Amino acid sequence: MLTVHSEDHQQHDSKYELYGGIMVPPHEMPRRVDMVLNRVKSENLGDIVGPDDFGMGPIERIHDAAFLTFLQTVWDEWRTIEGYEGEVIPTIWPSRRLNATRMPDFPEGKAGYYALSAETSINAGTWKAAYTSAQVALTAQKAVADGARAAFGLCRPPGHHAAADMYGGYCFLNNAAITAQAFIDQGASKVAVLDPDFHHGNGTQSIFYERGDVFFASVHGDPNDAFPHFLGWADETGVGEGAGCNANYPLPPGAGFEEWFAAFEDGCRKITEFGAEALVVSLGVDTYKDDPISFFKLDSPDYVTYGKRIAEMGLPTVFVMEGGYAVEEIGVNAVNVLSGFDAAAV
Ligand code: Q9C
Ligand code: ZN
Repeated sequence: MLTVHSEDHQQHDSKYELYGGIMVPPHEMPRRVDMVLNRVKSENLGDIVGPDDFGMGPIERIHDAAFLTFLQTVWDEWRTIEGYEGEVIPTIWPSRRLNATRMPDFPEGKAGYYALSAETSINAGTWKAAYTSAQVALTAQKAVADGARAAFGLCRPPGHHAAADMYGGYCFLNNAAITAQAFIDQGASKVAVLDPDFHHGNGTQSIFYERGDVFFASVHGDPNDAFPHFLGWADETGVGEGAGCNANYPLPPGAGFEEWFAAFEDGCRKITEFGAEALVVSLGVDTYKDDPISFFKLDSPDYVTYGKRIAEMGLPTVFVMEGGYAVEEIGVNAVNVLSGFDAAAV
């Protein structure tokens, strides 16, 4: 399988994440990609290429124009404020009983307006890294659109928590949604996004929730117990033209592979019934038993098993990297999915 990769991800290298009431080094760190890339090489997964540049067009198909301007400008505005010495981290949001319809002028107000959570710091290189991450995904999409059975976009930063006009959960641009939309814009009438990342893909769900052309299926930690807490319930099945095109499988703390795979299997079956012509996989491996911020119990061989199941759907498939914070094992687990896929793909 082809891998698309760029070193630009290293430009998003925040110092801090607000976690458990203190500032810690971010779980979402550059070394994650180094570990996956090393494993792609040592397993001879296939060729590795750099991204093409498709420009802003495909990104603007998914994201709000003012939100994109915000991502490109907020760092320069923030750093000129007297007393604001650190990274962009909001401390107020337009939550219930405030007016969520107006974006204020002050950079911290803008950040609160667009952020869904407070752990995700923005600094000097964040936009460049996020932009390139989307281009990595689009390059993988192009390879598949041109006839490859599958391709792997080694995206960083990840994307599935980013909505049309929200960032957070370590995500800025929704690489999976941008990829799915590219298939639609090139003529596909039905596309599916399958999201096995430990966390619910709230951004992807919200982007496609009222659409009948993109099916979204996600297996994740129950919102009662897991980030993002405010979306991902089983009764969210889509509205309007999107009715029936959203499938959530929230699972409890401690869920192991058997329980996880039964939910995953149901999601795969629904995607096949839907009649998708192409598949985008939000490949997070934070379902691993030793992941420091998650609570499922998958072991490394399980990733091979579910990679094979993805191949059995028989669809042109783009994998985009999402989460996974057990950094020592992230390469083994991610590449296990891809080589399981390759072993079963026809
Ligand atoms: N106590 C992705 O995997 N913080 N994002 C969780 C847990 C945010 C994860 C706090 C986790 C975001 C792409
Ligand atoms: Zn995750």
